[in-house]
Amino acid sequence: MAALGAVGVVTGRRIQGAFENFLAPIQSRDPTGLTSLVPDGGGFRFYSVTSTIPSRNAVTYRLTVGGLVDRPGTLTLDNLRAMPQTQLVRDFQCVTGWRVPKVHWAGVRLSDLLDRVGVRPGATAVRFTSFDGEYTESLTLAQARRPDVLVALDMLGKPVTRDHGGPVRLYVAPMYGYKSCKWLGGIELTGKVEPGYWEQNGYDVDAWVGHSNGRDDDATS
Ligand SMILES: Nc1nc2c(c(=O)[nH]1)N[C@H]1C(S)=C(S)[C@@H](COP(=O)(O)O)O[C@H]1N2
Ligand SMILES: [Mo]
Repeated sequence: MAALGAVGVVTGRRIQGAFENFLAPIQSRDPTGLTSLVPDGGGFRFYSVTSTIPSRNAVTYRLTVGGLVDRPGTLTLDNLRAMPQTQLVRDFQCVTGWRVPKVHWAGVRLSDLLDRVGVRPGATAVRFTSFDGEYTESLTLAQARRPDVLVALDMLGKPVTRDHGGPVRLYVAPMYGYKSCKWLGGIELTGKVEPGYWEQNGYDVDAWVGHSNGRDDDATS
């Protein structure tokens, strides 16, 4: 909690005053929202597009699932912990170039959660909202059903910390970090993909690592 305040923080749009001049050169290299000048543990950088984040804990956290589903509702952290847990060890790669290798993740497969609420015919996409009140993301339904997409409860071998989007964040292993919505508050099944926060600011909606945003694994450069 203290960490968020102390970072002094940040943001794409709300940055103000002296901070603006101070961070301008950095932001131009790193438009997905550098907030902390010092990478926090393990090579991750702290990102947020808002200057404050409401705090949610095991008691107050709720995940709202709605839209084109048979059984809309809310899930608590206990509900999520009681579901089958999937573990993954995968890299985390920001589109701006930094990468953290072999991160331990655990949580509920998004596809398991979708099965639980029952996806209705006509749903082709999933929209994610953050309880920070600003950030959004999206996946096609086929992408959302991949086994390497988690509603993550653990990261780096422990419960997702507040800085990293705890108590619950999305983790989309095959895509750049901006897909991995922090402080996950809502999941909505929709009829079409709605571009998310950074996608409205120019990043590719399909964010495959190495094959999007002008990056090509096969390139020699
Ligand atoms: N709510 C929210 N989620 C977010 C972001 C953000 O600013 N706000 N930044 C995204 C980007 S660009 C990256 S690279 C990762 C960074 O995760 P981290 O802060 O745990 O390092 O979070 C993603 N999810
Ligand atoms: Mo990022």
